[in-house]
Parts: sequence; structure tokens; C-alpha cells
Amino acid sequence: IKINTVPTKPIEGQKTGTSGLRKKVKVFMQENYLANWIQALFNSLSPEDYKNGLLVLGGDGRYFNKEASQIIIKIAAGNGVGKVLVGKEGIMSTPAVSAVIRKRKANGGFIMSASHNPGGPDYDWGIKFNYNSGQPAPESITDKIYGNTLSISQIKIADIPDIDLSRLGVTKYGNFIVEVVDPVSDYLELMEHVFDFELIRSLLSRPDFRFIFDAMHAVTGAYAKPIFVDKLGASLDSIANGVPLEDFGHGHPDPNLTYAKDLVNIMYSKNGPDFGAASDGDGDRNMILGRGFFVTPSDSVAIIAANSQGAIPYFKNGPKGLARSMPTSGALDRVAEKLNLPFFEVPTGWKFFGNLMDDGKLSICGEESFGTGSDHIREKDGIWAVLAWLSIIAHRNKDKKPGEKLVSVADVVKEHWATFGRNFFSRYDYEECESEGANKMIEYLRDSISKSKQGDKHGSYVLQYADDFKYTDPVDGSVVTKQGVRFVFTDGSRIIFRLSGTGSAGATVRMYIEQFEPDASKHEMDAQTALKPLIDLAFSLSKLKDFTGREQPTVIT
Ligand code: VG1
Ligand code: CO
Repeated sequence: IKINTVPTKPIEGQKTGTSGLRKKVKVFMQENYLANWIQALFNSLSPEDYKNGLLVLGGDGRYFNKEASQIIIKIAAGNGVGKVLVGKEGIMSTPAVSAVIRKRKANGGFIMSASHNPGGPDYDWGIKFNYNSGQPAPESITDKIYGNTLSISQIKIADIPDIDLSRLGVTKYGNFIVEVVDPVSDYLELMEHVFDFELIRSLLSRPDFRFIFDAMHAVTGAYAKPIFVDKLGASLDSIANGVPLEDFGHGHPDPNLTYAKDLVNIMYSKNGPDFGAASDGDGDRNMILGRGFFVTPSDSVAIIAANSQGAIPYFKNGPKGLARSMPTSGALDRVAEKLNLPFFEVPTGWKFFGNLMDDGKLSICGEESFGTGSDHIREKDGIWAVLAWLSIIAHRNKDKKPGEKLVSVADVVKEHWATFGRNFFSRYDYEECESEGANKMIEYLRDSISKSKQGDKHGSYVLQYADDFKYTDPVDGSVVTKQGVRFVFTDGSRIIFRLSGTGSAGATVRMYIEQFEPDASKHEMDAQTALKPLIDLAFSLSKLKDFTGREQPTVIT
């Protein structure tokens, strides 16, 4: 094939955040913007990582993915990649890309998604590179890519026609091959290996159990029917918003109490379904609801871990270890302690779990941001989390006769609290603040932690320590710093502040609040009420309202 060398100039600002490069679509549509980044990526890899190799390509179906697919395929061919395996119509969820990379022993893959950020001509687009065990590229690589975007001078692009992504099959151009694949089949096969589908089917086909899954017009729309309906016997009308759309039906595909309001209303209505779940733009997040009951993501991962061994065949020998991101509540810590399992606390972002998994130290992990997963792949996995919860509920009810009262989602959570205590948790997001004020607030907090000392009294709270989270990877020894300012008190309560690394405009401030409550008589309290004193303390410690000018958060979870 003929390869054209196109001259280009560096473009500012192509620095990867928590999870890939995310910008407004209009930014990505500028001449060579995406092409520069893709070429800079190839310039950052060693040739044996891609020459004549296999790369996977998929995305969440958002606006610009189709054009982007063609650009990525042609630059891959231009740089000597042997084969690109791409999902039909460019669609493949983030967890499915990770699964396909692993199953097909690919060198890596590209994910075209801005995850839970809205899509469409005026909204967001994103690109992320994953490595050969299916995990997001580490910072050592993403920093190199950024460096190369600042010095790039040419793009190597193959002179081949656009690939027809609507038809399954193989196309060859010289030594270069493109294969368009069904985005569901490899992933589904893996799910059937991890879970007992018969057990889940027995629950979903009960007349006294009603299930609803909201795909939010995002990528899991392509997965929900083949998995929940065709394989597991759920009724067709249990799938809401099940068609992936380029603009997610004008929605904000973020499965939380604010943006998945329709599902929340259904679950809190009189005679609502017994189980509700939703997933985000690229299918890696999940929200789990019972009737009139919300499971916080921090509790969810703890409960999955505590119940995994009996209910999920993949964990029949018990999980190897547990981990959570730093701001995630300590509910999981208590499970690890009780089950006597290795436990790790890593910075925000899934890329930090991969090394621990590759090293056999970690099986189940999660983040407070609606991310839950395991070492079956190297990304968080929304549908996996739903299947894990269905397995737990099915396992608890497998001997229940028709008409007998079933153990509900709320029952499982409340039992867990009674055994382990409850970690009240809440996150306040202040989206798209002025960067200047947000940065100044973080500087102010860094300054105040340097002046804080053990024993400092803040009302009834006594400071244990205050720091800016630093993480040393126990496997490769790499160190990351400045991962979040935290105030930890002697009773285990925590106040944490960090700036988002996934936004595409301004600065998003995240404030995380946690307090442990061993007393079961207080477990039914509303989290906002229980946490009120600590939330007030967080405002006064940070002067958040002064620095950001915001009275109210945009989202509370
Ligand atoms: C957010 C979450 C983080 C998550 C990341 C990617 O990052 O807080 O826990 O891993 O999004 O999720 P940040 O830097 O904005 O706080 V997703 O679903 O975009 O891949
Ligand atoms: Co996502």
C-alpha cells in the first residue's frame, strides 16, 4: 500500500487526563488534531508494540466516531500495523475492548469515547489507548505521547479507501487487514465464563421479580438485548433507552441520581421494579438500585466482594485481593479485613488497578464514581456489575417458592451494614468552575495541610493527618503525587478534595465526605443528614464557596 507522509505542526493542549484525551468535538475536528495525537502515540511506542501487530478499535457510538475510525485505521496502516479489529459501526464498549484485546492477544486498542460526558456536535469526544493486557496506558506512556504532540512534524497515513464499518468481515490492502467484528460476542462469552447464567436466568424469569436496565441511549444499548433478553430471559420491555444514539438522545449518559433521573423515578414509584440498573456512555460505569433504594458505588463494591465467593463461579476460590481508589469509602477495607485479604488504595482512575491484577494480587475493585470491576478484564465494567448483583440476589433467593417474599437489594445492603457497619459517603461536584478560583483553592488547601498537625481540633473532629495523596505502585515502583488533598480524622472520617481530570471545559471540583457509623440504630439515616457536620467543616476548611463562587454543587452523589 502507498503511504503518504503529511507535514503537520504541534498543537497545544493534547495532554491526557484521568482517562484519555477529552475535548469538545469541535476541537477534535480541527485539521490534524486527532491525527497528530494518533501519530504521536505511534511515535511513543516501541516498534515491536505495533509493527505487523494487531490493534483493536471501538467506541461508544458518539458523534464523530465514524470519521475518527477512518482516520485511526489509515494512520495505523501508515505506521505498519498488521491488522485492525474494529467493532461493527465502530461500536464496542470500553470493557468489551479490554476483553477483546485479552482474548485475541492484541498489542493494544483504541477506545473512542468521552465516557459519561454528553455527545453531539457541541459536546465532547475522547480517545484512549489501552495496552496488551487490556489496561489503560500508564502515565509513563501518556506523558510520552504528550511530549511527542509538542514536537510532531509529520503524519504517516495509508492511501486506502474508507472502510465499510456496517458489514462484518475482512478487507485486505496489501499486508494490511481490517476485520469488522460483532462487538458483543467475545464479551458475552467472557460473561458466560465468569457468571452462572442459569442462576441469573432463574431469577430474571420469575414472575415475582421485575428488572429494568437503562442503557441511556449509549453503548450498552448494543449489549443489553443480546445479554439480558436473549440469553438471560428478561422481557424486552425491561430494556430502556436501548438504542445507541450519536447524541445519547440529548442525554447526559452518566448513571447517577441526577442524570439517570428517569430510572430513579421509576425505581422510587409505587410498585416499581425490584431491581434497576444503568450504565454510562462507554459501558464501564454502573448504578444499582432496588425498589426505592440506591446502592452507593462504595457500598456496592464492598457487598460484591463480601458475597462473591458463593454467588459467582469466577470467584469460587475467593478473591485474591481487594482495592479501591483513594476517595472511595472504606466499606471495602472492612471486607478485606474480615476476609483477611490483601488490600490496596490507589489514586483515582482505573489504570492503577491493572498492575496489581497482572501481578495476581487483586481480584475485585471499585471507585466511588460508579465504577466496579474485577480482573476478568482491565477496565471497570458496567454490565459485569449488574450481573454480579443479579447473581447475589439470585443466589439468596434460589430456594424461594413462588409467592414467598424475596430477599431484596435493600435487604442485602442493610444486612451488610449490620455486619460491617455503615460508611456514610457523599460526593459533591462543582462542574465547570473558573479554573483560576479552583486552582487557588487547591493551593490554599495544600498550604493548610502543610500547617496542620496531628491532634488539631475541628469542632468534635480531631485530625489524624492531612496530606496530598501520593502512591507508589507496589509492582513497578512508579510514584504519582498530588492525587488529592485529604483530611483524615481520628474516628476515620475523611474530607477529600481534588480536581477532575476528565472534564473538557473549566475546572470541576470534587469534594468527598465520609464518616463511619458502627451503630446499627443509626444506619437508616439519610446520608446528607448524617454527614451534615462534616460537610460544613469541609466548606470552612476549603473556603470553597469563596474560591469558586458557587453556593450549590451541580451534582450530589
Ligand atoms: C472520573 C472519576 C474517576 C474515573 C474517571 C473515568 O475522573 O472520578 O473515578 O475513573 O472519571 O471514568 P475525574 O478525574 O473526573 O474525577 V469514565 O467512566 O470516564 O472512563
Ligand atoms: Co465510562
